[in-house]
Amino acid sequence: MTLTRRNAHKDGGTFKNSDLLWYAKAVGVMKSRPVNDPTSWWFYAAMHGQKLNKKQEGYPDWTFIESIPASANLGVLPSATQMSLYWDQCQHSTGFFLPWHRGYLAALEYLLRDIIINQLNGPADWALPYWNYFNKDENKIPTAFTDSTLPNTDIPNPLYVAERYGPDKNGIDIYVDLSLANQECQSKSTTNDYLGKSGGFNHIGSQLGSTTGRIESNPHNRGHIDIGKYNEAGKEGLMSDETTAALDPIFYIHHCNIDRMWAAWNTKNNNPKDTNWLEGPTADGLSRYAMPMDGAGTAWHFAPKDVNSTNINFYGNVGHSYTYDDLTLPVEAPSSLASRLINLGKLMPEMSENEPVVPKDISSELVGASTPLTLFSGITETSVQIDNTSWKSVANSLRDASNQNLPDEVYLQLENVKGIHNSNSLLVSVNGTFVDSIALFGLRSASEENSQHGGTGLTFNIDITHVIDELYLSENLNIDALKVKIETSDPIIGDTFEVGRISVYRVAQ
Ligand SMILES: [Cu+2]
Repeated sequence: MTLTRRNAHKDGGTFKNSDLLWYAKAVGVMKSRPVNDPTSWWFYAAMHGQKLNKKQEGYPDWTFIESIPASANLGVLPSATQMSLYWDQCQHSTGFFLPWHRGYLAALEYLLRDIIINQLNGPADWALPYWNYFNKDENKIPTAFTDSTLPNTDIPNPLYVAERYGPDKNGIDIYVDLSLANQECQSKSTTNDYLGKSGGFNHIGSQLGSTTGRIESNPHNRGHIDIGKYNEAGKEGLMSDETTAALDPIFYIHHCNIDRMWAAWNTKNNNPKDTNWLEGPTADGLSRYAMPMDGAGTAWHFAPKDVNSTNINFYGNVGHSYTYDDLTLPVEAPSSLASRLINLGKLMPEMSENEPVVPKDISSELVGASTPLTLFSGITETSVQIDNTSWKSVANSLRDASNQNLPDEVYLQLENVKGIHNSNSLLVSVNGTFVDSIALFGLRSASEENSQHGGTGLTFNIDITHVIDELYLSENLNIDALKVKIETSDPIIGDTFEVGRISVYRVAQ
């Protein structure tokens, strides 16, 4: 049977939507189990990331989280073997972000269905709902997640968690801020750009290890930090940190939307075909990802190639197939640069709808870089000195741009951003033009010395080609430096952010 994942805002996003009611009941069952049970809510959340056997002073150590009940029995951990096989697996800032989370959702859905159908006598077609914040009037969290009790009972609502404060930081208005969140990733990206790249060289050729794909930075990261904003006391919501995020039931509904967007993107675009992506960690000699499928902890092992589509074979003849009730792609206006080339008659209009075909040999060149930078609350301004010779090549490429001769792309790179607050954003402008907002989900973990990222922080790439093209058009390209302004969306409480450097790259095509 192919399951259909439906919109969580159906029936107003209330408990009249039976998908949400059954989700709540099944989450309640999982929450009643102790952390050392592989089918408990706590064990599943720890598979994403945890601060339980990895101690932390105060919050976000799980023993300081009020919404975890005593019955979770946090004092009795699973076996060391199970923890090392299953816990702390989440993949962020790499090309494995989408496939890992697809497997994670599918395994959870399988488990929830087992509870709903076999234990609670619920509907056989139940599937995880998704929250599409881009639908008109649906950027607010469905109220089934904020009600304090299940309908017509005094049973506490398993979908509600206290540590969820939202953009207004009041715990009531929880929404994805559409002035910053967007679905531009759906129509603009080439493969590596969309999914992110793992190890080696990123798409602009600099050696960074891994990079974050567009769908991961926006809307994924943005959704996390909007829902996980800190409260008046400066305490972050569960959703803004990867070691607490999956404790919040909205996590899976948010991720279901990200997975839906990937499936929609796949109606027009193919996934990577190279072995490094398909084989995932096994390409580096590491073991495959693992999900527990029952209380005994039976493992489903998988690599990205096993979740390349929404027809998943767990093992033997146990499979899991699903689709979505909405796989439409947004219609996007052509970029300013594409419009200019169309007006000049140099770019065929149909090319603007899809990404121009990227030639095989993309070479990138560092054009300039700043010194290290400390960011305080509010605005920080700096300039990036640029090298004259490489800059001339950029100007020439814009002058000679045509359908056959694509102009250089220019990227601003914020390298090795570090700090301890996740629920903040950096609003970046270049020479007075706003270019991007960066949500800092995962910053704290990535900045920790002994983290997956080795304490190197996070690195972000921003395409600023259109800004450079504007300068060229207004004959203002003859400059020695670019002015970069970075504004924090929220105050940084009692701390600063560090930026290794800001660099500018040109990518010749
Ligand atoms: Cu996430």
